[in-house]
Amino acid sequence: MKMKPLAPECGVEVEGVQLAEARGETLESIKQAIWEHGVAVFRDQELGPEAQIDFARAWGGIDINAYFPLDDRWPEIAVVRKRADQQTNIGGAWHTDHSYDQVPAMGSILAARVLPPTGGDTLFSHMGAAYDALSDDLKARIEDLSAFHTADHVYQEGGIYAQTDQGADLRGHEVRTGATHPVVIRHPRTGRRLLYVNPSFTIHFTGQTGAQSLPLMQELWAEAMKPAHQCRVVWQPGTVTIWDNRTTWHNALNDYQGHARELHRITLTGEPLAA
Ligand SMILES: O=C(O)CCC(=O)C(=O)O
Ligand SMILES: [Fe+2]
Repeated sequence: MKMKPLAPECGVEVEGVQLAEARGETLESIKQAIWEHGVAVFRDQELGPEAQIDFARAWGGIDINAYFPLDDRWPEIAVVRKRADQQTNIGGAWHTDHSYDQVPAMGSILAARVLPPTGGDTLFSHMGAAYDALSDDLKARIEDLSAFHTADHVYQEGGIYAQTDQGADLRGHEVRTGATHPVVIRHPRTGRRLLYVNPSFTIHFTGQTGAQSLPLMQELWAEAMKPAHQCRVVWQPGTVTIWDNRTTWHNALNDYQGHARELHRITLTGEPLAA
């Protein structure tokens, strides 16, 4: 197994391994790489739905996402789909999956199934690198802050997706979420400090209104969105990407209108977060 960086501050490409067979020490090195680099790309994988589920079970627990359509045959698999006739994609803005849960999912295993002829890349940004790049003054201002996260405005009836052509495909309009997390968390495995607020699900700092929170929130988001902290996953047939939601944000580019794109996602269970 060989690893090479995808970009200076984020991501790694792992060569010479089939995830369907990666267990034991190989799996441990893969986990460690993802916790550190935030995201790992694996090419030419033979990882059908059953093998993807087996690999996820070998990693740890599987979370079922409340909103994405599930595959009829394999309810562990959430289908990230944009049909050729749809305009809106899933995850097409910077976000961290599941930050609105009390114990947010660790990450996801996303396997390419149908790809557009060009485009449809996924961007990732490293929140350890973003935190490190903040000024000492900003670091001091956020040191003891926590923030409230929810997905209600995104997925509920009348929410963001309901107003798009993805609305009819998504589930869980009645689900209500809300969780408060430190603004700076420590990675549960590496101990690295990570910025943990994101523009899709973080609503306000604890003890402040959304309007009061916005200027500082926007300063943090601006750092987190800097290209220096990012890497880009260009999908190919057989590509599987695994990411850590604590270490990274991601953003699925929607630049392939008129073409279908479909990936199979398994969400991996996380652990409690702390400052
Ligand atoms: O389609 C993608 O590349 C990622 C979509 C997304 O945000 C997710 O699966 O969590
Ligand atoms: Fe996502």
